[in-house]
Amino acid sequence: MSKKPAPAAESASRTLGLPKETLLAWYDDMLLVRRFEEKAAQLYGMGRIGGFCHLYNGQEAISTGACAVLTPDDYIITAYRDHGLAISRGVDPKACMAELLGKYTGTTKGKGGSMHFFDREKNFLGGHAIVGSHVPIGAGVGFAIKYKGQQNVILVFMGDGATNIGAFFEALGLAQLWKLPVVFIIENNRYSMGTSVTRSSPVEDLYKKALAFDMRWDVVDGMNVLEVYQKVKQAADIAKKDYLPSLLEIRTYRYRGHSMSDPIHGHYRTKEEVEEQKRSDPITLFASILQEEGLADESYFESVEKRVKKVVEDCVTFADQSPEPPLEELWKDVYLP
Ligand SMILES: Cc1ncc(C[n+]2csc(CCOP(=O)(O)OP(=O)(O)O)c2C)c(N)n1
Ligand SMILES: [Mg+2]
Repeated sequence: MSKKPAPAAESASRTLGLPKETLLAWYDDMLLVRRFEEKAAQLYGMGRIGGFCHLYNGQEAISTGACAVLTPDDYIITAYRDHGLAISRGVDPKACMAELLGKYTGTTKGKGGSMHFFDREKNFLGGHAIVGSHVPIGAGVGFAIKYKGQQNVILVFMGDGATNIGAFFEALGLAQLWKLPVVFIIENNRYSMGTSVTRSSPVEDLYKKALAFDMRWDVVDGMNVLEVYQKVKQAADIAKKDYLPSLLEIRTYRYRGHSMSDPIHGHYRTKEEVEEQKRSDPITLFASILQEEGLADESYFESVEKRVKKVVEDCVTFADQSPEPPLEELWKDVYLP
């Protein structure tokens, strides 16, 4: 009969044996993403952010848990809901805020806006507005990694809606055929704009789309940062060691409307559904784990709150004080037909 582990061992396995500093840094990161997005919502409401703006509230455990797996030489690519992933990847939040406000110090010199964050130094390859368009680009980066014989991985993030796009299937097929070091990550927040998964995909369990390609897959609780980390790490390790792709369906929920231009509930979901989902909030859940494990207490959480508030305020000050792109930049860095 197996012996029950000692409480200390139970605690260590619950938090994956990770050091306290690492876990607390994750909490900081999740809170920063949340507060950054709340500020973005406020600035958008004041008319200070132009164009589209898709917020990440509710999905923070994914950006924090997945980015924690990566080394600086690994890569990330995503769609337009990119603020959280950029911040968790270590892109300067000041540059992110400046980009939102259209300033020259922004991640794409104030010319890309919310949907087009990019940071070459951090191997953060965007920010792509056309649904599904970046999925084959991600597979191509996987090809390059393998071609050069590097032991790296690219995480290719996409929404549930993107898994209905032809390019998604082509990318998965080639990645499996050529055994590329790619982790395809579906952030299944249950809706593409106002269309639920049940209305857009004949297969509700989106991980099943890997089966057609005989690809490794997994399902992940996107509200639990520890599970996200663990399962993305397994997939990334396999990608790096064996040059094999995986498809992860991470189940999550978005609290805000699809973008800032549509309402939180709309006609496609009820207020009650949103409130119900908020009861499994990823930040609250992680805080309670930290507390139960004796790693943090109320005063710690209050101090993080203050620190993060200051970081976000500093981002806005930086963006406010930054210049707009000069006129001669208008035609630079853009593809002209
Ligand atoms: C090819 C293409 N078709 C339609 C659109 C309009 N559009 C923008 S976002 C979106 C929904 C995508 O939903 P999902 O992939 O689930 O991502 P989420 O917004 O939930 O993060 C659509 C249809 C687009 N940008 N590109
Ligand atoms: Mg979606």
